[in-house]
Amino acid sequence: MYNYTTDQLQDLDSKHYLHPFTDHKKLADERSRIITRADGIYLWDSDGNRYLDAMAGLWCVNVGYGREEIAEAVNQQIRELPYYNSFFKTAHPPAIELSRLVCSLAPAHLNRVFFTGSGSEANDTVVRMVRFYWSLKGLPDKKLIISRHNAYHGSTVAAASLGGMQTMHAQGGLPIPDIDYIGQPYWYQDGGDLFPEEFGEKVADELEQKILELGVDNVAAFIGEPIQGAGGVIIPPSTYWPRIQSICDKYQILLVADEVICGFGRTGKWFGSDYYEIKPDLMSIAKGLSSGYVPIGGVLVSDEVASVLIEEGGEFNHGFTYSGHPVAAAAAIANLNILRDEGLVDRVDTETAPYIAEKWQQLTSHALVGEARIVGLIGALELVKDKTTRQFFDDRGAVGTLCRDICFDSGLVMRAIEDTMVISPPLCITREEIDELINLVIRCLDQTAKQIQ
Ligand code: PXG
Repeated sequence: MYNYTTDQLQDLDSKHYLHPFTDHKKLADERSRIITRADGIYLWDSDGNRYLDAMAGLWCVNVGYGREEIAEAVNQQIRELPYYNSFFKTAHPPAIELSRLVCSLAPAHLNRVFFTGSGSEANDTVVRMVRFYWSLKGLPDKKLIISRHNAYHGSTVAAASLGGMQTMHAQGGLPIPDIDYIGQPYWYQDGGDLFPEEFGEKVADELEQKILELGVDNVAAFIGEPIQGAGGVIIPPSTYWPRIQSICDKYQILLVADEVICGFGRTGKWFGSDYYEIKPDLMSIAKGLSSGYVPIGGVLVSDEVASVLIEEGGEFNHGFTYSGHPVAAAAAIANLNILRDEGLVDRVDTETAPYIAEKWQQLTSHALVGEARIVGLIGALELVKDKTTRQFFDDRGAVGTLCRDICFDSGLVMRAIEDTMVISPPLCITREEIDELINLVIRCLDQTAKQIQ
């Protein structure tokens, strides 16, 4: 579509384009890989190389690339009504229909949705909403939000503050006040001699200790990703979420599930909250809502919270130009219809997840792999120095980066988070494509092992 050579694109890229989460000095030497097209689970670069995209873009292209139905819906909507807002007693059919559809798929007690342009904006909305809720209940001191170290909730000021990433807090004077953190349920790294189930209860109990330390009258909510994604696909022990739920219930703290990655089928259920059988008061959504075709996010709100906001709140002074954007809503509707009508979520649950799980588990026989964990189609491999003692490499992250680069050069997109290799492939992936994915992973692990010898 654009008449440039790869070289020209790379030159212009390094001259003008500031990338997200990127060291530009390094990138100027290494140069960007230019991705030009995609279909199904595959990407192609400007030199014609093909890659199996085991990350579904950035954990988002749930239906896979190249779906005509979404292109058609977007095309039609742009022609009919490319933009209008819902601020001043107006609305439009796509935003209304998407609200209905999303609420019909969500847990039964979540029947209202506020739309945003991204997952970060969704979590910013959560911060304001939970604090507004408690002030309406006559408890304005309940404004502290408890999150977890190594959580990822986005990159805006409030969302990055909710997140527990030290490297993000270190830049730009974060976190904002009234956010606190407890440990993460990362058994492989932190579990020591405990069984995973014991460890799950122990870290969940940190929530109770934190609530008591801060004073229950000061705590508004707890927020967590059902499975942490960007933190390294941390799949909590089975005891973790039931204990968190019961602590939130006991102290009447709002439970916020950040479903930006887990939502829309990633775990084989519609939401991570369905998978773990938790009952969140609010749910942040984005990514799989539109399979990333057009940016859109949102917050699903429980009947109880919505009733207070609506009955007592008057105007909620919050909203975005692009809240409920008609084109994004049209893309999301087409996307959700594909997920539902093609039974993709059920197919993950009953067919592809069990199929990949068995093969994934077998990867633990590889010398580098200390643990292989997977739920639905979100999984991780821990690359370690010594698997008998769960000892990580000394220069943490170096082997992961090497493996990631080998993967790219071998036609596989698999992300490294320190030395944890993670996958989150499109939900449309077939058994044959899973075979191909696993074979590529084995080949890349072998090469990584060879190079570090
Ligand atoms: N919550 C979660 C759980 C996320 O994973 C966000 C919120 C923010 O969404 P937006 O749409 O504002 O990006 C995310 C985003 C990574 C990576 O390196 C992950 C995300 C974003 C960028 C990089 O894995 N997740």
